[in-house]
Amino acid sequence: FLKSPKTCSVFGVPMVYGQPNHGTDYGPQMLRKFGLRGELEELGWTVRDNGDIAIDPPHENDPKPDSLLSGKTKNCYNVGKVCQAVHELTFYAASEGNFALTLGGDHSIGAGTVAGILKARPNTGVIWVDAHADINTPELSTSGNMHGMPVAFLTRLVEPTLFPGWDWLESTPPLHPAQLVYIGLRDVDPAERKILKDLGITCFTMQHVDRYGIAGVMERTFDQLYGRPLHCSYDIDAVDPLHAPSTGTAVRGGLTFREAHYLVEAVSGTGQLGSLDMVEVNPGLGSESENKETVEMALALIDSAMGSRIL
Ligand code: B3U
Ligand code: MN
Ligand code: MN
Repeated sequence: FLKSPKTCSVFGVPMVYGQPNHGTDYGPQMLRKFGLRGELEELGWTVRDNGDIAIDPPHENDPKPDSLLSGKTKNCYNVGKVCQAVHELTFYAASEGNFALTLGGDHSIGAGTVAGILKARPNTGVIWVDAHADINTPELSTSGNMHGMPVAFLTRLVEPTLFPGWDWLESTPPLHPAQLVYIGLRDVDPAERKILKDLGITCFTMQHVDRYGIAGVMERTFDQLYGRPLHCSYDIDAVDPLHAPSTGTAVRGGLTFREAHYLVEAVSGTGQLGSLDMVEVNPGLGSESENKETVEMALALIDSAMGSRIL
């Protein structure tokens, strides 16, 4: 499904409105500054960098945070419209046979990237790498932050037309639970646990990583997603804060440096990876050396996912 010469479409999505912190909007430019293009070209990719998409500030159409259900989803309209634009970009990139690399931005944009990929490659398997499940419905979310909800929109736990800015999602195929695998979970809300169980979604929590080892987790992941094109949505907070401290909701006990890399090396090794998101890098948080460490980690993970190898 990828054409040759292998071509990578890069999209910067400097989104901040899916969560409360400033700084995720600096993610794309920092990844570029630290050498993204050169590294991809060295790996043999033809790089088409489309720059950053414009993000409108929160809109007056946004439901007020009061009675309405949609009003509990902070910046619902704004996030929905950005995701619409993002889904068009990943859809066209994938339709042309390109690899779609999206640089966040907070993880609310995952609703857009994945929806666009599913439109072009409906049987795609999604590997959601994250400390969190991001499957809160607006009803059940205790924060109202949309970066905790993209998977609920993708799996249609919510009805798109009820949410201002989200009607476009109806034109994309829903993500079936069998197409989804989580890796790295360790901070899951009680309501989310019930959803994950009820839908029968495969979750490799950090406890599973301990039990099976990361190699065992990846084998099981590929058993389930065998034969599908793959999309990896990599939230940098899956990685232990020792190696990726500059992120909005850091949780201890995450993937080690090598586990974080092995994961994407194994995904790359399948030859099935067609798209990747790298999100929640927040250079606005922590010291300068922590920022550098986090951006370098994210960049190294992108490289590993896109074919750099030790031998
Ligand atoms: N589950 C919580 C916390 C959270 C989700 N995603 C992140 N944090 N990064 C929520 O707000 O939905
Ligand atoms: Mn996330
Ligand atoms: Mn997360």
